[in-house]
Amino acid sequence: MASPKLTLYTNHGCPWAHRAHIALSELGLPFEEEIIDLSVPRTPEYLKVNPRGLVPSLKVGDEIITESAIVSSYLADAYPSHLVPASNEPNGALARARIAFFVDTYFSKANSFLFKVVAAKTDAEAESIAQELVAGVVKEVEPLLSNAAPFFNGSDKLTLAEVLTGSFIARLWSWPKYGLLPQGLVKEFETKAPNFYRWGTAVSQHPSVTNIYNEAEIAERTKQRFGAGRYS
Ligand SMILES: N[C@@H](CCC(=O)N[C@@H](CS)C(=O)NCC(=O)O)C(=O)O
Repeated sequence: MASPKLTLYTNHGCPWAHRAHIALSELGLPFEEEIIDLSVPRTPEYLKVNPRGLVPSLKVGDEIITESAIVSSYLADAYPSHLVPASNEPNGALARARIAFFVDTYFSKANSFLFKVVAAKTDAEAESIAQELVAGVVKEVEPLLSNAAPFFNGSDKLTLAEVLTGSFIARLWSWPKYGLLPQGLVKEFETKAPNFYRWGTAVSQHPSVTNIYNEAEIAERTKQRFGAGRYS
């Protein structure tokens, strides 16, 4: 049976939509792209696709799938690959549980501080919140990357763990350059969380992650969005 046509409704500035791009790139799947302009109200047509008005959404044949984690996991399940084993493969369920725990840990213990640093009103406040991010990485994320090679759980290719975190890692690694995060942040990972540093460096440089990521444009837009704070 022919594969159903895939249409991704996306915006290249959105880190959640970026997840779907990473999955599609790793799977080498052809897809059509519809860019949704997030600077204006959603059209009635798009609200029929996704009544929440958010990107990403994925159209698979006549079916619509929304929410970036669900879209990415659907792709990884529907097109078996190096990204994640099926749950009925030997150790598949365990590998999936490990990935899910890593992603949950990264978002709850580290990434939850990312936009708070960007939104800080002063450099001192940014530095203090950045230290909370670093502490979360050191205590919670670093131990989960002890066997990264360079990707999650000994993989030499991206996995679903990187599909779900990579867009944020790209921002974490590039934003110090643009003054959105403290200058020394990545260097600090190198000394305090070397596993995370090696892994994040590999993730942030991977072509499936850098593919649609226009870092200068996104940094500029992020500055504008938080313009009332440190960047005015
Ligand atoms: N939980 C959603 C979040 C998606 C999301 O927040 N997308 C933003 C862009 S990054 C959006 O579509 N915002 C609509 C708007 O800004 O009006 C997911 O993971 O897909």
